[in-house]
Amino acid sequence: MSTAANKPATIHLSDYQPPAFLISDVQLTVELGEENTLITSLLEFKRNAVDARQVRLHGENLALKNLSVNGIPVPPTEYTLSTTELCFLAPDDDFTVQIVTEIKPQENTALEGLYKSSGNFCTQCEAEGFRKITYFLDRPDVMATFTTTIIGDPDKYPFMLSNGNLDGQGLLHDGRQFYRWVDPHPKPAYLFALVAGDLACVEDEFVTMSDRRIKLQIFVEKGNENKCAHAMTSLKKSMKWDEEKYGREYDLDIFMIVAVGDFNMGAMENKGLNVFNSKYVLASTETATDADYDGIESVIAHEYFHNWTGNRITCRDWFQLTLKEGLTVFRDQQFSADMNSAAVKRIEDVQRLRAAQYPEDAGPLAHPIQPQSYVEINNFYTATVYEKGAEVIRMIHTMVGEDRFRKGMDLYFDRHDGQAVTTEEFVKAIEDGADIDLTQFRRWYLQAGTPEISVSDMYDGDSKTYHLTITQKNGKAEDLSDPLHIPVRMGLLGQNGADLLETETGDGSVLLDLTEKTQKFTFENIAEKPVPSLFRGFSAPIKLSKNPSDDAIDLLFKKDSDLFNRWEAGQRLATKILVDLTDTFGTDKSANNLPEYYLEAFAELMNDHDLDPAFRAAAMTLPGESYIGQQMQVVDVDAIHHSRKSSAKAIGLRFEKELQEIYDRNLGQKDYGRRKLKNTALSYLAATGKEDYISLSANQYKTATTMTDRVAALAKLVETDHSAREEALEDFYSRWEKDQLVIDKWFTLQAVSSRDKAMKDVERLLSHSAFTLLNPNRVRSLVGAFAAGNAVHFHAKSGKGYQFLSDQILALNKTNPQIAARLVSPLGQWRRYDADRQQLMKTELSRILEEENLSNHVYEMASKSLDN
Ligand code: 0A1
Ligand code: ZN
Repeated sequence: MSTAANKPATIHLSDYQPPAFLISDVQLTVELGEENTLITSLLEFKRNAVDARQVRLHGENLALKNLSVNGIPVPPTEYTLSTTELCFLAPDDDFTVQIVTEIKPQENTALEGLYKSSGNFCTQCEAEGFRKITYFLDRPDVMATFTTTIIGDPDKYPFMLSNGNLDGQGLLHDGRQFYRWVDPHPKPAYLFALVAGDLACVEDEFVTMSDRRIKLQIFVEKGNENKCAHAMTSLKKSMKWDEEKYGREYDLDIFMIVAVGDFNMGAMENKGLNVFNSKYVLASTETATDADYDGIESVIAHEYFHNWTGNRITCRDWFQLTLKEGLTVFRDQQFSADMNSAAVKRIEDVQRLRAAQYPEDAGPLAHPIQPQSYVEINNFYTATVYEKGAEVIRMIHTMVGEDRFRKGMDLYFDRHDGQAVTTEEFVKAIEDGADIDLTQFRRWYLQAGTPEISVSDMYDGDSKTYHLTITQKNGKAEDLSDPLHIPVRMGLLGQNGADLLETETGDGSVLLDLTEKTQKFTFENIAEKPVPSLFRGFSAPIKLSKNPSDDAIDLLFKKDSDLFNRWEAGQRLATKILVDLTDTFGTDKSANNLPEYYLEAFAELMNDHDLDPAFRAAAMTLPGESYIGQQMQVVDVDAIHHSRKSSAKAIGLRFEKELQEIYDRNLGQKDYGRRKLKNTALSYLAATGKEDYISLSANQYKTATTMTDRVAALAKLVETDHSAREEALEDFYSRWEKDQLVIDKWFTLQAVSSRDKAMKDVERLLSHSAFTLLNPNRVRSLVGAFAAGNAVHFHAKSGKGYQFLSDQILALNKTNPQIAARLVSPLGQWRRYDADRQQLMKTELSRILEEENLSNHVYEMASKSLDN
């Protein structure tokens, strides 16, 4: 706990020291109880630094019951205990230590360590949760084999699970049951897991490439067995894909997934026993949207892929987090692209990056993908480490191509299997295996900020040469940084939109290596003045400022052969128009006339039946309010909202007939893309404000056979003050009252509504009987959704939105500091708003910092938000 006066320590990468001791083997016995849970561990210690004398073990909130070294009890006079450590003298040779601790999982609301969810025991040990179970060298470079024996009441906890393979189970004389698990793969404590409960189990099998039969089990609360099929299919696809794409085979006899209702994050890759937020497991068409299905597929894949990138090869220390996270996100993105429409997947990934990572990289909490210091590591599970980290891997992949990337990865696995390594060791392995010089590229690991690229061009008709001059600048104000190595995939379009470059790959694209601050590229034999299509496929995580393609952006929107850039052109075009329109807000010009060239291009795309419907839907969707805000000097939430809303209305009115046709043609279709297209059409129709389309939405709500359609329709109604709104909301609630994940959607829809009463709605929902601060999904569904997804009301001039958020942060600080800290970042964006709002936001940050018992988590986020 901290106060402004009593600052918590900052941990620096430069202070890294190898561990003085290693632990090679752990024999763990966990006796589960309703009052107290007893943990007995037997640890094999090895000296790692010749002169090491003191053993210093991590431990928090533990009652120490016994400490013995080499079988001899150590009296309290010979060890010291602090709130974070247990210290004692080590014998000369290798030695064994026995530790007994007692904890109360039923009181653990922070959901870190061993806790209870719906009456079941479960654990979350990443990053530093194991130290809340027992004293240990809780750091990722200490890797041990684990044998775990779980003992407890067989009626309450018929299933008792841990990492590895099952080694025995039975009844003890006292009637209690035991399960013993052996994990032969050395692992850091953060990958330890234990689950015990009265669960339902869905089982399947996977036969590996070397013909080993792996038992697959998904454990869920009873009654949810029929919602596991998609998760199981996704798991089997992931296992197959990792064999085919990377030659990686699974390495235990059993792979288990447990879905829990109370979980701080998405899921966790514990060895052989992944624990999941139930949101990323449970699905049926009636209860989960198409987006939920996609989320499940990608998170199941992500956790499974960690088995090689994260578990077999892990991080030396937490500064290396992107070693496993950036790489694994890249792998799950590749997987989802292979399973679905690759272009649409790329668009969604870039949208996520821009929505979450770009503001982070431009704000007070900006950090390189390899941070150099932290106060609380849990605050560094960020979009930068994950999403930008994945982009960095993707750039290497783009530069070396599929085959050489695979060679690099093969070498990485060969060289480092079983080790805890640094990002430098990863980069070196790829460099050697893929045969590329990454000397300059390494800067991506150390420099924060989104690079800004500007481009100019010149065409010489006489010599038929075309010149491109590209300049890079680090987005952060004090640009003293060295230039980055940036891969620029690009093509040149002729005036008819066809690719002019003939390339080996046949896709009309070439790859330029931008390595200097300003660099000139020349193209010979270019028959006509071309329009450049830059950063195809979003080949680098940069911001492209005004550039020559903007002059013919509607050509790219209509014709670019690179689908990503075709979408991107539409977004650039619309963004420009929407930002310009914000100027007219409050004047009578605000009625809105969208430029004809935009409407024409929009129509061409809307009516192009050869295009993938999911792509058409994405390209027809206007950029989101927060993205528009990013393009403005000072974010004007009301003007942005108005400009986007009135533009949607203008499109709806102009293309009413076509949109109705699209709606009708795609109604009742099973295909996910067609459903998306239909619901995009519905959005525009509803935006007209016509009564007919309120009825259409109400009707879609009533007759929907999928959650996708039901939620899409309800979202339209929730925006209105029509009586159909309350009717549908009530119906939805009573229909799904018992399904927590669906009720989360009900909270979110109301939390993000822009209607005038939204703030009141949100306050009222806070005291709704189904609301609780103890469940992270519920907090995110109301508080998180409001702060991140309701710009107009969160940023209300009254300051009420800010106050509401900081009240919740302070309440959560007491029960779940991780979740509390994650909610601080919207307030950290204060510099982007007008003076009044800045003042209001800073006042709330100061109020948070005045709290007496502030967790390190919240302290770090709030103090950096205010000062940096
Ligand atoms: N390694 C997990 C993410 C994760 C991190 C921390 C957690 O608890 C504090 C839980 C999960 C992943 O990347 O999926
Ligand atoms: Zn991960």
